[in-house]
Amino acid sequence: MFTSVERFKAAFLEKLETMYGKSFRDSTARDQYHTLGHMVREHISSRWIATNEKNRTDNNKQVYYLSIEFLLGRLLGSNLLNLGIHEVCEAGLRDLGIDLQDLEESEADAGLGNGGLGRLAACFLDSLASLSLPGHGCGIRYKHGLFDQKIVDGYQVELPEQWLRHGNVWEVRRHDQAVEVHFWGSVESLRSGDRLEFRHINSEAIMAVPYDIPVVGYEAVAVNTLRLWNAEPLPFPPNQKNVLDYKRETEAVSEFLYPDDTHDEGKILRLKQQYFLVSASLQNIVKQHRERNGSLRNLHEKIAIHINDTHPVLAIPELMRILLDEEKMSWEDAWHITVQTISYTNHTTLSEALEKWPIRIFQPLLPRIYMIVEEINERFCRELWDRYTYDWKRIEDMAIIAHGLVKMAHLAIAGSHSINGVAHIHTEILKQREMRLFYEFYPDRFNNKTNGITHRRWLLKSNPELSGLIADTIGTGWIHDPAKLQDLLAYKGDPAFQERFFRVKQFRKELLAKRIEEQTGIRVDTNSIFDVQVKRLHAYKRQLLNVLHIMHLYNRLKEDGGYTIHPRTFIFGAKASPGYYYAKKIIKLMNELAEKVNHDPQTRDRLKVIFLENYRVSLAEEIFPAADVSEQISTASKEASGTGNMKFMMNGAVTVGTLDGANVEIRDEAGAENAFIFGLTAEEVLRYYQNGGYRSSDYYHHDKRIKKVVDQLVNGFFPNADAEEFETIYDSLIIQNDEYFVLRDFAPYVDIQEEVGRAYQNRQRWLEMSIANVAKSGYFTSDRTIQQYANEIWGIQPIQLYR
Ligand code: 26V
Repeated sequence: MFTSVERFKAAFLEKLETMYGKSFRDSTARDQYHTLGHMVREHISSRWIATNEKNRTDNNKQVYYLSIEFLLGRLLGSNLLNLGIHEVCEAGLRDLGIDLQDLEESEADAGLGNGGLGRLAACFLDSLASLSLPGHGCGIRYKHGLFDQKIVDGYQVELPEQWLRHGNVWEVRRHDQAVEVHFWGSVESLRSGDRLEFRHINSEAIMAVPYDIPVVGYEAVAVNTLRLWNAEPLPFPPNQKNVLDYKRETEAVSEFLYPDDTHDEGKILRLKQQYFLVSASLQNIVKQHRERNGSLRNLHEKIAIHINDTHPVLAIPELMRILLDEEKMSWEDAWHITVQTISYTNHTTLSEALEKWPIRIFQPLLPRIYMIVEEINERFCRELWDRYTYDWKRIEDMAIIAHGLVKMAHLAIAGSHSINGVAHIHTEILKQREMRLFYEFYPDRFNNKTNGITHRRWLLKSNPELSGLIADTIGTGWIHDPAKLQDLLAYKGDPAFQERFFRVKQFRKELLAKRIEEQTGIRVDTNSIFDVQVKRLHAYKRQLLNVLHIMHLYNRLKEDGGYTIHPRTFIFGAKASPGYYYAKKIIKLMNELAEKVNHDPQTRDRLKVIFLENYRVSLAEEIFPAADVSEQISTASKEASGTGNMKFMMNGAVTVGTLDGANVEIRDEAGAENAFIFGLTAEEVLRYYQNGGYRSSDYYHHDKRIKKVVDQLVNGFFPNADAEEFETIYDSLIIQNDEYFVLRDFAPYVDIQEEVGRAYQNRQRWLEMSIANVAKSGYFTSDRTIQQYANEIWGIQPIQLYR
């Protein structure tokens, strides 16, 4: 049906009529989107079946990527691209008077994640499939993804997201593969010969029903699976349970991504979600393995289970439970198989983000799992004792259970054969600091896997103009092997190429300018520098440093009539976690600054501030191609990797950044002359934390520029904000001694930004920098990352499947 434009048109019209019982004339864009979506899914299905069949018969090793987040964004466009049917659909629809892009835009983003960690999982699925590697995702089918953000009076307002409202064409419900997940109750022990056996009794069971989404690789024959679990009540509620309560409590498990966990009730729900994901996935994986192999003795030879951060770490005790209680294995055998099967990625060193569960919550909810964790802890501590006898402090610091808490990262390390960080510097910090004791104990388990992004979505699909230019210049080899983007280096000084490259960027800036005007009513100058910071809002990412710098620029323009700068448009996009008060204040500050700066006749030609609401994957795809400057200004040592930094680079934006996370490798790849690096290094920051010696008030008192902008937070400078509005921010900088070194890095940041402005005015030099960034971005493809995971951690091979 996709073999020619004519065949496509006929099939499309017929499908639309049979699906909706109406004629093409009466159909809406949404009807048309669903029609095309169904056609594509049908097209995929034979390969999907063939892949599953082949996996079954070959019985090769498979990897399962367990993640509480998958930030897929929209799927139509990338599926069309990966299947190689984009052109035929576009042409056929054009004949029918339909713009394919409009249909693509009627698809809701699958926003089942907060940020980098979830998007990384989505990029990894794309790479696994594109490399024909047998790897599948396991997640939760949240009814509501990350909230929709509206800005009202400058404040963030959160609305429940509704991606499933109009159905989801990509998913297939597989009721036949539903499993039960058990909570609460108690554990009964029975003697059986010389073996003590355990039974989880009086539990409350709910049903996990899988919804499968096909994952299509680029020009690949194989189709992998993303399995999302939906929580549903069993037909008969457990004993004595009110039917309606039971239904409500059950459905809550897959209702929201990250429910508010500031209270115990939210905490319980969160832990329930984690066990729900893990238990359903493992039961399913184990069942399939049994069918193929008859026993679980060789599980670790056929299955790799990867846990994305600690959220799915209960996979370790859950697998132990299955091997001990169901398979009746000895502890030693079960433990060996478990450790050899599981691997773990750490995504943050921030202590407030490392999960620790109070026993009082954990034990009653998951009594058998808790028992197993206790036993793991006891045996682990005994091993520590053998090695570090009488070193009580060390053992206490490394224990899995201590002070009434279960430390999930410690469990992950003890129960995995591989532990990796996500950028070189992050892995070093884990080894030398945060996880030093564990690294000393298990030196061979630790390794680095620098993150990557799928160049198919983030260049080929989202920036067809640049992709086209690259293909015209060096051919299309880079699509399969992005390292070949390097061939562009030969053209970086070529004026004709530079000119075309410049025009592509201008074109994308104009598109973004249109979107900005639509959303904010503000017209921006596309000859200005598009200076962009888009990412979750967090103090360590230092959106505040960017804001203070803009305030400073504004002050200078006001004070000094002779001060000239290249016009700049500062663009922000960020969601603040609903309970994160400080982050929400920063959003208000950004919006007040925009209000102030954009309307001042003295500055508005040279300075614009734009806050784009509801930052999400589909909006990101419009932003990266239009950026000139990429803001990666986290306090050094805090950003594990960053992946937005890579998306900017691949689209030719030049990085202004600290030596943090993957910025370090971006600078190494692009060359120091093609990035603007400033500020404290990670070592300096960590030394300050260790030895003290930083006084933010010194910077406040000794730098007039700093004093001025900090005072402006509280002195009525913002006409629409009360005097107290930004007090918290002021206090964080002055009273609480500026934990993230904003004031310390202010002057170096101002200096480097001045350099950026000057550099931009030398168009040729700027284009060379920009082109060099694209040319050296190939390293950051997630294909490279996934190949490393496949070779060095999972031990999986491509599927041999032919058309
Ligand atoms: C989450 C939270 C939740 C609210 C309280 C503070 C806080 C701090 C950090 C986090 C991050 C959790 C893990 C995470 O998303 N890490 C991100 O993973 C990306 C993919 O590896 C990586 O590029 C980012 O640098 C890292 O922040």
